[in-house]
Amino acid sequence: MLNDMVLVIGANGQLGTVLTTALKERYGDGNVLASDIAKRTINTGLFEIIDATNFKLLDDIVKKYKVTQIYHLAAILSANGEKNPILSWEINTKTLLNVLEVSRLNAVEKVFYPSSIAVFGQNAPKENTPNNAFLDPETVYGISKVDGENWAQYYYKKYNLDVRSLRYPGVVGYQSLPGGGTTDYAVDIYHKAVIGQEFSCFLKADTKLPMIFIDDAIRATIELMEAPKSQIKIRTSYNISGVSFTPKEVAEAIKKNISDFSITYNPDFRQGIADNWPESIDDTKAREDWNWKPKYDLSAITEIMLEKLKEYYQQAI
Ligand code: AKB
Repeated sequence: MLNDMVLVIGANGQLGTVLTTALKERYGDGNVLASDIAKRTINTGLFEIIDATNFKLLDDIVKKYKVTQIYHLAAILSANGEKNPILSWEINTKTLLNVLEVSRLNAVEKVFYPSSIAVFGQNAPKENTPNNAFLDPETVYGISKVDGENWAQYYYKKYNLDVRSLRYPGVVGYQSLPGGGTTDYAVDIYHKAVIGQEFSCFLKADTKLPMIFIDDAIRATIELMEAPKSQIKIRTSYNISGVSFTPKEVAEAIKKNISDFSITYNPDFRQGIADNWPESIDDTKAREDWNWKPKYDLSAITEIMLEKLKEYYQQAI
C-alpha cells in the first residue's frame, strides 16, 4: 500500500470524483494521481491532464510516477454515445487498449476496468440476469463495454495482467452529476425535488432498472481491487446489484418527504435503450468470490440524497 502509486483516469467524472477521494483516504494524498482531460477546481493534490487516447503521453506519465495501479474510468456513456457512435467507440476502446498495453509494458500490478449493465441486450433474461448471460448489446456503449471485458480477460490470460472489472448498474450519488447516461434521471430527479421544481422524466413510469448507491459502488470497486488475486475467478466482469426501481417508485419515495413534488413522463430515445436492459441483476458470483453485499435500498438512498442535496443547495444560496 505505502509504495503504491494509484492513477485514476477520468477523475472528474461521476464515479471518478468520489473514487479519487476514497482512494486518497486509503493510500494517502501523495499516492493517488488524479487525471482527466481538463483540470477543475476540485483537483487538489497530484493531478495530470491525460487524454488516454494518446499512448505516448500515458506511457510517459506512468513511467514518471512509477504507477502501480490504474483505475480507468474514462468513457462516453449510453445516451451520449448514440449521438456520435464512431467517436464513442474510438474513445471507449482505444483508451482501454492504451491502458492495458502501457500497464503490460510498465509492470503495472493492477488495472480496474468499469463495465456496465449495458452489456446486456434483448436475449438476456430480464429478471436476475446471470453473470454468464448472452451479451447482445444494441448501443455503441454496450458494444464497447463487451469488447473491453474480452480484452481485460485476454490481457489477464496472455500476459497475467491483473485486470479486474465490475458491471455497474446506474449509479445514484449526490457528490457529482452523471454524464450522458440512460440512468441519469435517477440523480436529476432528486435535484429537481430539492429545488422545488417539477421533474420531467425521459423514461416511462414503470421502467424498472438496476441501480446502485454511490457508496455501495465505491465500496464494491475497492473490495474487488483489494481482494486476494486467487479469489478473482471471473476475468471478464462481475455483475453487482444494489437495488432495482422505477421512476414512479422514486417519485413516491420522494413524496414521502416532499409532498408537493410532481413528475411528468416524457419518454425519448433513451426509453429504447432502457427497454433492452435488465430489470434486476444476479450477483451471486461477486457474493461468492469476494463477499460482495450491497447496503442501501431505495428508502435509504432517498433519505441521504434529499438530506445532502438540501445541504448543498442551502450552501449555494
Ligand atoms: C448509463 O446509463 O449509460 C450508465 C450505465 C448504466 O452504465 N449510467
